[in-house]
Amino acid sequence: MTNSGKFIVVEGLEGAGKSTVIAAIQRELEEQGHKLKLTREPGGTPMAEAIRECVKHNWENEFVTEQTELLLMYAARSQLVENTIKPALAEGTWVLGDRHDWSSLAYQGGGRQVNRDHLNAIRELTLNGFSPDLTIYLDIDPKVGLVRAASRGELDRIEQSGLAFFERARETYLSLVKRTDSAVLIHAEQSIDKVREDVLIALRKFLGVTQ
Ligand code: Z5A
Repeated sequence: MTNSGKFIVVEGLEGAGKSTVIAAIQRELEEQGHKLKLTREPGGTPMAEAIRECVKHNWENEFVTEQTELLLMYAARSQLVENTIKPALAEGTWVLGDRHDWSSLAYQGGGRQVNRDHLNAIRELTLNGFSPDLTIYLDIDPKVGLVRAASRGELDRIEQSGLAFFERARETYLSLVKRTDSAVLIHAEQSIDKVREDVLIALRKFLGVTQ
């Protein structure tokens, strides 16, 4: 594929600043002349957005099993990858994702401690090796991130999972970034301006653009 787009993903715990950073990356890529598609996970297609509502909802007296949560995340991801991401990349459009597969590894694998073999089997079934060209991981202490997220209002079902859950998720992210050449870690507890600046330095390096 000579004319294919690139898939860039921003990952991190709640309140890490993903939305803020995504706006800066979008500006930079469009200035460089790339046609761009934004996605978010879970979500991004009509069916995947319905799954998003369902998986984030507080189901009052019904306990959502970790298996259900995991399967819904990958059902939404399969819809998005096959209907939106792959076709966009194939026609030369770049895709900028707010979360992708690492979120499931961190939250369902690390946070919920889902059996790793089961997780990998579902990944194989839905993604079959498909992965981002660049992952920008915004690292933040969950205590700081959750305060930022809470300042926006009521926490959803997953956000109510407790500090230990988010600490395990962060550990998983850290171990993933350490062993992935196509990923960079950005310290997200810095000022918004410094986070944005560090992200753009990493992005320009990826693009091969001189600063
Ligand atoms: N989830 C999962 O479990 N498994 C999966 O496979 C996938 C997802 C794909 C998606 O919810 C939920 O699904 C998420 C993971 C789970 N749940 N949890 N818990 P979402 O998309 O609604 O939530 P989010 O991705 O975590 O978004 P967020 O909370 O909005 O985080 P953010 O985009 O990183 O934060 P932000 O909106 O850019 O910033 C939050 C606030 O902090 C805002 O007021 C900013 O102005 C402020 N901020 C940002 N950066 C800074 C700095 N540097 N300093 C000070 N203040 C800052």
